[in-house]
Amino acid sequence: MSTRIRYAVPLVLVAVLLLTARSGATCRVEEAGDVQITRILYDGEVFRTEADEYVEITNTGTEAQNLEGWVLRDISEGYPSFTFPSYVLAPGATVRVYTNEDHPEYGGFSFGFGNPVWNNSDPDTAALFDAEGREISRRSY
Ligand SMILES: [Ca+2]
Ligand SMILES: [Ca+2]
Repeated sequence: MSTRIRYAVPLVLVAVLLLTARSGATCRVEEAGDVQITRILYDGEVFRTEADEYVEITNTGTEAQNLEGWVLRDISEGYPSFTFPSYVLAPGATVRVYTNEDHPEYGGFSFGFGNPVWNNSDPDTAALFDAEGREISRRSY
């Protein structure tokens, strides 16, 4: 075996491994998309129930994302959870999940929860999971 061939074989292997790793990473990014929790309005103005609290979710990417089966949850207490119906979030678009109000202009989503969800004095953490249960975004305040 000449010296040139002896070095060429491992180099080709390394190149193949790098390409494989790279395409795998790209797939994961595409699946996860660029949907993020962009705001938590935790201090609602509605007396006692704070029904007007909301979590804002934005598609910061360039691809539309269907949110069907995705789950938003207060992971500090473990509840409540909201599971999205089929809803296509366009690039740049935003939806809100209210504590207990219906705002069709922001998607019309609500936990339907009769008490405040987002603690005013001891910050909670919200997390968004895709339909397979993978965590997509997490945010506190
Ligand atoms: Ca609150
Ligand atoms: Ca809470």
